[in-house]
Amino acid sequence: MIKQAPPAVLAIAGLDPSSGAGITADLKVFAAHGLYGLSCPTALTVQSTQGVRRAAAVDPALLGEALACLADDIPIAGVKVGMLGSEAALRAVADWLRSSGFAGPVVLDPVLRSSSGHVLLPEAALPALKELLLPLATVATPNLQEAVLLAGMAPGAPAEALGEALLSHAQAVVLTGGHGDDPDSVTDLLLTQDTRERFGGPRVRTTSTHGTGCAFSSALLAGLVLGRPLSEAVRAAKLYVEQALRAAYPVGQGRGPMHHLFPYSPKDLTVR
Ligand code: PXL
Repeated sequence: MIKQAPPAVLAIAGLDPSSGAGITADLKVFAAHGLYGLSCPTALTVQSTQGVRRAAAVDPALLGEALACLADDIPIAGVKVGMLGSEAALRAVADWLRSSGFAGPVVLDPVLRSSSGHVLLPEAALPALKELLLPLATVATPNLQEAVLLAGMAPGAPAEALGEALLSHAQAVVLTGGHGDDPDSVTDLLLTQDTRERFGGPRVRTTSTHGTGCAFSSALLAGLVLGRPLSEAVRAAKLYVEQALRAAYPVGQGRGPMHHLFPYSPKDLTVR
């Protein structure tokens, strides 16, 4: 019997060996949404739940070849771009998206620093990120700090102003509010060329917050690939992150991962 295959979605991002963030976490998010996950690493990191120690970029030519090789073989329904690590990797990804004429949804999480403060994309690459990659994204998902750096505005600038500045380069922007200062709630702001919409939700009290941005952007891509309109996909991705944070169990001694695969539990597996 030939089985119906789920759509295949691709994460282009860094590798976090602790699987809280990065491509291995993205694959879990895709699986949680019933999608087949593909992954091309842009960089390897040395990190644990206690923070990032070092990152090394993957050869950009290798990255370009990996993307072309995969796309030759498997129809790709959507792409999530996370940590790029270097301007050369950024250019390889932009070149592939442009030259392949990729027409599906592209969610760009413009990862600049880890929560522990490690630089994951040098500031010198910001102009290329803005000019080459933002215009290729269906939606970009910066947090407040990333939006400040991308928009070149002062820290503390209002979310609307930051989002509007980025709309000159991107089709749509979700400003994620996880780094905001309200202790009880998290508000994300979706801006498209003609709409503004706020999504409020409770702040889940947990230390298992490593990789929330990665998971949100992958869940957003999953929603778009599953046919949800952008606004509904944002709402669903926010709910997914909230539920995965509530379901988190302890891993490591630092900021642990959320439970990306919370929809599945071992009791659902048949052991023969
Ligand atoms: O959460 C940002 C991020 C993204 N991608 C990778 C990371 C991190 C943070 O540590 O390691 C690979």
